[in-house]
Amino acid sequence: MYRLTAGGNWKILLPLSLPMLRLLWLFAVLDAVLLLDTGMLFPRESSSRELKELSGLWVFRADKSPNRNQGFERAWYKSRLAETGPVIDMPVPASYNDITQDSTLRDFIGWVWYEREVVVPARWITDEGTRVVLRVGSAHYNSVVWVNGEKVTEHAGGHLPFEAEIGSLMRKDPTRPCRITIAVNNTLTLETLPPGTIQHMNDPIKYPDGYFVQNIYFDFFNYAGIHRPVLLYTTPKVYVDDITVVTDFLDNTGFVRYQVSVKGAATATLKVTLMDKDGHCVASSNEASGVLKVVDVKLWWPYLMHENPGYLYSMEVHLMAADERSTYEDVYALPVGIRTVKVTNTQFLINNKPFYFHGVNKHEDSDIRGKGLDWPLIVKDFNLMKWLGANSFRTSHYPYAEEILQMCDRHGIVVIDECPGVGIKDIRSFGNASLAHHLDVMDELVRRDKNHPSVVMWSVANEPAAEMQPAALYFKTLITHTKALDPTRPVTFITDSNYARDKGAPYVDVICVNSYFSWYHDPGHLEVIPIQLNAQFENWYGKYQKPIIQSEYGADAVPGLHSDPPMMFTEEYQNAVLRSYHDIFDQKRKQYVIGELIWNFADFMTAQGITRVVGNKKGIFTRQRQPKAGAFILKERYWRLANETGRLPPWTKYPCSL
Ligand code: GCB
Repeated sequence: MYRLTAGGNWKILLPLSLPMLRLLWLFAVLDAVLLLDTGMLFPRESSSRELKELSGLWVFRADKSPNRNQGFERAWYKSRLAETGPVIDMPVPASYNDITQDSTLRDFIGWVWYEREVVVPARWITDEGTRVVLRVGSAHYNSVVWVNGEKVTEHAGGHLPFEAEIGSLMRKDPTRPCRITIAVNNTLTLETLPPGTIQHMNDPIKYPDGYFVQNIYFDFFNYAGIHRPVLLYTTPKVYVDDITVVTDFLDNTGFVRYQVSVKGAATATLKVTLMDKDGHCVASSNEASGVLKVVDVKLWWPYLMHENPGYLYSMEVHLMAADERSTYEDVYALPVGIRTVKVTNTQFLINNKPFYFHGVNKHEDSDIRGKGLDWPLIVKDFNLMKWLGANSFRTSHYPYAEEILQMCDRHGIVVIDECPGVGIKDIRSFGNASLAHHLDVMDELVRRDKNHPSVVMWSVANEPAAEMQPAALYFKTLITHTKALDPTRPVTFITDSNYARDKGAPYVDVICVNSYFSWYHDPGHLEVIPIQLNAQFENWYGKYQKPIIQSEYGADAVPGLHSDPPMMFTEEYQNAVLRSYHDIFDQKRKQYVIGELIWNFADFMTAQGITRVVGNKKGIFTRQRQPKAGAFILKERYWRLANETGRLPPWTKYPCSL
């Protein structure tokens, strides 16, 4: 047996029982987690925390000066933006690209400036024991933030949140409103994620003076702006900075290993309480780290695998501290799903039961708002996924809003969480600076998403040019680092079917392969799919003996375009591709194929080009979320798969519930 010593270390006293081994594993795993200096807890209201959403209209100005640098040269942050030149209204959150009729703004490259004045409750200012934090959910890509003309933070990269404490600055002049200025630059270079290059066109016969373009190597529109909510929130001066949970179970007992990190004081008293959905306390502790034991545990199950999917407990952390001036009390409630994830060489196990991914790849993309967070769209997409019988999606090709992951937690939709490592095609993007940034982004991603039960796997990149010589070391470092950050989740990297690009494969837990047989290869030749797809699976499995997910497959279909026999770009051709792939999936899922994710859930915007007719049309839904014929094929299949592989109670079985 083991017993816990005061310092949280385990000492061997007697031979181990199975539950104790489980606990030991939990401790080892959480101790191995590489925690970052500061947490990035989702801002939630509580009895000690207030929120002020800054969504709505901001003042906006694009810096159209030739070097895009006038805003910095003339210090636009020092005064009201309207005093620097012409400004327009801009909604936040939203991409700015499709908001006006101005094509130069749609295709703009460089710095744009946002500004908003805020009045906050007086007690936020007068009470020096209150921290006021400014949080940006995400902005594309590089951002600099000022408050009342003073720089408070900067952040490299989109898709992930960043924060700055601004209370002391606001207190400098409590009488005036607080002016928040955010400059955002969407320029992509060889060292950003995703990478890109700026090309200056110097031929005066062909191009105007100073002409340049942004080259990108990925297939979605390079939307930019402030994409997720900006808000102010408060905490006491002594506060819960981070919480990490790792879960396990044995028979009907659940284990939640947790670690709370406190900032602002050397000592604090903590009370940690785990509540069930009905608000009953099921376990509690007074330690900053430990294991909560849950009797008669209700596990977190994926949608269609259990009659009660997405069960969440709530871990309430109550902090009390004091200094010579005051006492502090902070309360933070974290949703917790108790589940396990394991991978064998032929299976993906959730709660020790085989899980088959029948899901979709998505984009954060829609008309007008571009990549801006939009609740009606989010809820519609979840309704469509559930209608389809999809149990999972991959956040192709970047981290999605945390609000979306919270929906996944609650609805039991399983997530492969991908970082923005897409379009790494140039050998110069495998250098040290690129790798260092990629590692930072993985740190930020894991820090943000580590506690979501819906997130079952990390994806470090999509289709990099991994045949290039430096790729092997690059991906070894990246994948090893990610596993050290979070030893509880498998890691993958998405490859195309070209075996020369398998440099990440030796290090990943699951092989994810994208292929477009009869589309990019042998276009129009549907008859090649069975042989080529079969060979793809046999080769990858033969070489690595790891389970495989078909992480992308599909064909463009312009809605309403028909032809029989099928021709490319018609709905019939998309159907035929899907059916042909499905035949092989049905053979291989009996062996080692553990999932299939259609490319794509919905049509999405791309850069203009000769292969794209106002965007990528591989959606089974249109961009406006109307089904194409392929959606019905997939729906039929996914419900059949759910009935075969899931544990559906009879009343949900397709088609009676639909
Ligand atoms: C891919 C990419 C994805 C593209 C898709 C396509 O392999 O991963 O970003 O959109 O192909 O439709 O070309």
